[in-house]
Amino acid sequence: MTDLITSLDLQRSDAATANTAVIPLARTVRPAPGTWRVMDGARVAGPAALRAVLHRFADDVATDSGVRLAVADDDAGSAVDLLVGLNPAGLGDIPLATGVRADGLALEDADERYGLDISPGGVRVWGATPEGIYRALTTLRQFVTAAAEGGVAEIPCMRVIDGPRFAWRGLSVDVARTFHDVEAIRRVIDMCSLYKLNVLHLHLTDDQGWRVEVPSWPALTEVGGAGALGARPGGHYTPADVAAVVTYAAERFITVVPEVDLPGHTNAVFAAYPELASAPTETSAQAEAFGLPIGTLDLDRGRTRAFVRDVYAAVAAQFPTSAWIHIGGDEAFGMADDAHAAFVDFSIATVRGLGRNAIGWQEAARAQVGPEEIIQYWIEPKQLDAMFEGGSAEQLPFPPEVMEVVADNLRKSFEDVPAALTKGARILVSPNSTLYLDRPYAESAATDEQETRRGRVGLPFYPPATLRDLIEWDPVAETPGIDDDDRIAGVEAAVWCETVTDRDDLEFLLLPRLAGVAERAWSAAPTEWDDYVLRLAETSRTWDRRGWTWFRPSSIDWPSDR
Ligand code: TNX
Repeated sequence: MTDLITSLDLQRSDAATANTAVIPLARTVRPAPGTWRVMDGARVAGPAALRAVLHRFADDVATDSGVRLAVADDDAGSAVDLLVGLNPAGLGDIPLATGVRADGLALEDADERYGLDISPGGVRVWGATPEGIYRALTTLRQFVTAAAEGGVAEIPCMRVIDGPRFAWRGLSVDVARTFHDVEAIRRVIDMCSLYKLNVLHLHLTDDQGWRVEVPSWPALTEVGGAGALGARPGGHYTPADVAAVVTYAAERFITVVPEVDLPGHTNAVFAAYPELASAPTETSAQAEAFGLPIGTLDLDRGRTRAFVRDVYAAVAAQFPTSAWIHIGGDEAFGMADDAHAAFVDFSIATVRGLGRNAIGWQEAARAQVGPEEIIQYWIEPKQLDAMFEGGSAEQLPFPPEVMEVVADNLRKSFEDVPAALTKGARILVSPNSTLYLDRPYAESAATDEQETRRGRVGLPFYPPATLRDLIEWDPVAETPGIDDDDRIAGVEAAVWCETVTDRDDLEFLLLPRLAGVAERAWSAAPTEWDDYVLRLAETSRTWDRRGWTWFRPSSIDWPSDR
């Protein structure tokens, strides 16, 4: 027993040292003697099927580290420094990911596991699929970036065998409250790719804006997309914009999952097509005055059913790589339970009719969901207890009538995840207190500019959270009703943009937290904070190289401060 503990401890500390430059933490790392020296002109080779992946790798390494690799246009040739091949050898020693793939592939057909052998004479990279190879090269890119100086990097030798814990590792971005253009989204995709996240969920519609074209309902974007929250500029993605984003993501093995949030959060729809709106009530008028638009679509009103069908058909056509369409379903404040359930049932049937599967926010579990659906968990019972018992609900800026409809939804939310599990649906884990990135940072920063932004960005009624809170959280252990990885589809963070006014604010909320999200979604072993913080400091070199805006707690020893 004692021997066993000692050897486990040893393995862990070896792994921690060798892993210094990688986030998410790799599954197994065996240090080996010596170092590998890589510099400008180092030759990279692999089969034709991997050539595009190799060129992307070389481009990314050049951007992040300044080291310029040369991709050979034949299989091997002589003097190759980095040889890449499709081969599953030795990967069976670690389990395949569990959960659900956003692109609909079976887990066995989308193997992200990889091997990486770094020795003084060169590097060998292998995996069963181009995606696995891409993940391997992402690890290697981080090693090169951490070690590079003046076009040369010297990396400790080791053998890495790695693979993800969960198959769905995502980030949801609210492009409705603030419109983020294609370039901003490309930058977010680059961040996801750096940390091996493989899903970008776009929250395309909300009260304040509609961001995707539906040809038969042109006013959705012309009117509903013209503005954003407050006086922020509006905008929307044309089909060509969407195609550019979907392709850019696919080239990085990321699936873009579209969300059209119905039947609540639909004020942009009502602005465009007032005939779809129900008559305003006293509560909805009051709520509106407090900046919380409430009002829901009514399935039995006029052309609502045609609207739902047309919208999801248009979205499905523009997002061909996603097997899933997110139907929203959250916060249908003031709507009768049966009407909400009927609406969600109709949305699910519509999406299925398009050959896709439906995913919905947890309130959607109140409808007829089953094993074909995913329910996205976001409202935490523990947080609600604290809110109702601690009286912090009263601190929300709403009058009592409005608070009542909000509280009603929150109270029912206790039953959502148990109901979803009973019905056989899978859970996508996005608990508000850890995975909502629009939460103020708790650490302080060294500069006034950072402190000012920290005070402004993140919803003021959320208690601030530390980076450590996130990294010490576990998606299974801390999700009520779940005691096994198999019940969950994966892990997804969300960034909501009420307090995000521009791209810098967005990036400020994403970095450094996104790295921690990725570690919790990929790495099976718990993370030691002291080890993590070293790796986090290393990875900030890439943020600086790429010109990303990031929050820098003064408690961390960042390389750029040295
Ligand atoms: C709840 S999460 C919402 C969003 C807000 C967010 C703020 C969800 C399904 N609904 O409309 O933007 O909280 O964190």
